[in-house]
Amino acid sequence: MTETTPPNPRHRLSPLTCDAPGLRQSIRDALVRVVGKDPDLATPRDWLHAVSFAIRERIIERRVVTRRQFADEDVKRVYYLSMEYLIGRMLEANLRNMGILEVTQQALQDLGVDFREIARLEEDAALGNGGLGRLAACILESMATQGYPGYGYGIRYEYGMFQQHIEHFRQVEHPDNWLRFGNPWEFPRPEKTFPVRFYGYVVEHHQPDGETSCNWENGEEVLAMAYDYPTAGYERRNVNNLRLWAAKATRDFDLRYFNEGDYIRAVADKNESETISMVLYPNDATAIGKELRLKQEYFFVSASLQDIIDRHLQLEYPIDELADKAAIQLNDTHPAIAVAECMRLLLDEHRIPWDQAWTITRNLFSYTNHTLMPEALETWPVALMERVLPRHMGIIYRINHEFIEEVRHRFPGEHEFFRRLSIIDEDHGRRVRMAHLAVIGSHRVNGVAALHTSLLKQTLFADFNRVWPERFVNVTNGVTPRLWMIQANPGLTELIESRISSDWKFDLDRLKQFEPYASDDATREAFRAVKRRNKERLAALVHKRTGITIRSDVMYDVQIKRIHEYKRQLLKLLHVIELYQRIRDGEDVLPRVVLFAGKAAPGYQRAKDIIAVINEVADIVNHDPAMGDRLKCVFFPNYEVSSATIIIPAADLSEQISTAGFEASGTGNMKLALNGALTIGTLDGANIEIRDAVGTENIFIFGMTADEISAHRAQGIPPGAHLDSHPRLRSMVEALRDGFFSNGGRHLHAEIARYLLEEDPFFVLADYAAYSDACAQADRMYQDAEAWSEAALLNVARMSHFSIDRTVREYAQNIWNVVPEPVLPPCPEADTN
Ligand code: 9GP
Repeated sequence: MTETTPPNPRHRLSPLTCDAPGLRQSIRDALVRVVGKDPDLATPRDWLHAVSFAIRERIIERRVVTRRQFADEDVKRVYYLSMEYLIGRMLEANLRNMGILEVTQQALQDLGVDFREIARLEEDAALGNGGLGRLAACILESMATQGYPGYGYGIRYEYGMFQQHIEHFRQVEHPDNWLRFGNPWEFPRPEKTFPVRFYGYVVEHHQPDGETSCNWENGEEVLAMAYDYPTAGYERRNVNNLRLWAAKATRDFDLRYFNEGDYIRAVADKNESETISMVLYPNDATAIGKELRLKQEYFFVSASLQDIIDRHLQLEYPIDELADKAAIQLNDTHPAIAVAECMRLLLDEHRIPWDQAWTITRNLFSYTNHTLMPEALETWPVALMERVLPRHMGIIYRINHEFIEEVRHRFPGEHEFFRRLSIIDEDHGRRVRMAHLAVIGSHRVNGVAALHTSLLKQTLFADFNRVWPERFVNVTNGVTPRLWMIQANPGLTELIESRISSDWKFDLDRLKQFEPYASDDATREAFRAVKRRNKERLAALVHKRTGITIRSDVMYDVQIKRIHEYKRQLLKLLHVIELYQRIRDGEDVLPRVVLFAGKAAPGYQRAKDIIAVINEVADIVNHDPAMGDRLKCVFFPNYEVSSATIIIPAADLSEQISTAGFEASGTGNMKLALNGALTIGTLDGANIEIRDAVGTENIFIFGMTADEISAHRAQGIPPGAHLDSHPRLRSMVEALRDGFFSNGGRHLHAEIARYLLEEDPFFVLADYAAYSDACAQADRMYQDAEAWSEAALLNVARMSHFSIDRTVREYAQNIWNVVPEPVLPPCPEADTN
């Protein structure tokens, strides 16, 4: 059935039952009929697959209902284009959102299967690097929960984010072959394929009316094949769709070679075509600049746009109403080529005149920027673009020409201004600035936290802000409370539920009702008990993964995020060294566990060195009897969504210590505060809004502001000068330099010390004294358990602003102009008949 077909009464669905006997039957049936196993011989993984197949039947049922309703209601749809989706495990999230977690656990128990044991076997779907990919997953879940007609589009990478192993203290990358056991959650759609062309040349035809039409010919074609992942909204509401594209060769064999007996050569081209969707680039906040990356971007963008236009036409809407019926969000600069591709499809395939096509395109697109770091903003050499996407290069030239003409008219004579605005950078060997294409081709551009948006307007896009100030808006990020509270922290969820009504799960604003309980002794005590259990759960996992034993009655101080100089893991590491030295000097220090987790891009040597140094320092600290269990330092390997759900609920102190002006928003900061960790952080990204929400007395803010950082940079003070006023800091850096903590990596430690003293562009030493003071302040508060619990509970109760549901509503109202179309939850009788 296609998207347009009106529901036929003969095709009415009879909903599958969701009670324990019905589920038991479905699971057993799936085990035998789909997995193909005798229950007597089934392994835990067989059961995992069986239960997943049984649940997916129920999800797809809701998807059909949702799709039919959207078709009936003539809705405007939102399309979210993202190179990354960091989804994590799907079984538990799907069960919870379908409202059948407990009953399924019961059904499994009746079958003699332990839910927890099998759930642990599921691979994380790690099709993303970090915050940006996780945000995309949260947005999809929220669109489904709130009933927005939202569709995600991305790439079905055969290999996701690499698996991080720590060997001899160092990060070693292993491939993430996440599909090797098959994936019950996906629906392959071999009938949904679109051709995507690369290379070739453009043939111009001069029409009698004076217009020129273009044909892009020859080159190579690859097929994009759809795989659908239904995304369930909370409490069995809407089920939306995430469509991921896999590359398939247009033909399996090159018969020329096959007939000559060269079998291997005959399939070589096939393999090459299919490498496009083979692997996720593991880079976070840096552009890669590889031809394959450009091909990946164009591949998924082209397939998605063809699909979007196809759906629009099948619904029998006129093509010129595309922007009335659809909104497309570009998640960061990666899919920016969509602007040129949309123009190509409208001009060449649908024969729409340029001006009209351009109006449609601009009204259709909006663009989220996620970073100010120049190295993350993609620019492609013109020569490469001309070779790989010759038609698009022509379109980009014309977009640029018309844009520059427009500004020339408005700002006559400002030649330098035009050069800066141009899509083509003439100064660095002629490159296409993709962020400029995205801004020019969108009706709205947003940053992801108030500070970030304001810096975007003042720095990166200052010139564009002068041209179109109304185009720039802020939408502060958020996180889904369904995963990051209800699933991750059942203890705290239960505690909240015992105090206030449960509607906060849909409307986090209601969590404010929990605020008075922050001063209630019994609630504080219950909160401490929950934290303690969460710490025990984490301690068990730490032991399993690293062999390190940690106490569960001490402060858990965590820095969990990608490893990057600007995020300043070295600042935290220096604090570990300070504590170590103080304990050795006989001082009384608050006992704590410091936990780091995060991956380094495989080609980012400094980040990898930082991991090695953390591990070596940790090794000395953890084996020094003088520490007497007062300080443990853990590097938790292979940080991913599923481990985040165990670490975050156990944390007391959340390290958000990036150099001010560099972290666009952060979302880990939100997850941790929502789980009752107090933030120690700079005035960077969303930390500022978190401070405003939780109150300055419930957060530890330190360090230079973004403006002070700029001023400090301008002064050019050598980093090492900050040791002069801080003898302790001097002895810490010298210990590092002299290899006190090294275990075979002496020269590495010396190099890190040299970097801190001479080079560090992120001001670790300049901010250290303020940071150390803020840590001491946190320690003092922690010693007063009542004061700490009160502050932690106030953090929880005041995090409503950071719900992803609020974020999505702001996009819907201020950018997409779409309204929710909630599908009602099925009536309870449907479960029993
Ligand atoms: O670095 C930002 C991070 O601060 C933000 O929270 C996240 C989601 O908006 O996006 C990250 N940006 C990137 O990963 C690359 O642009």
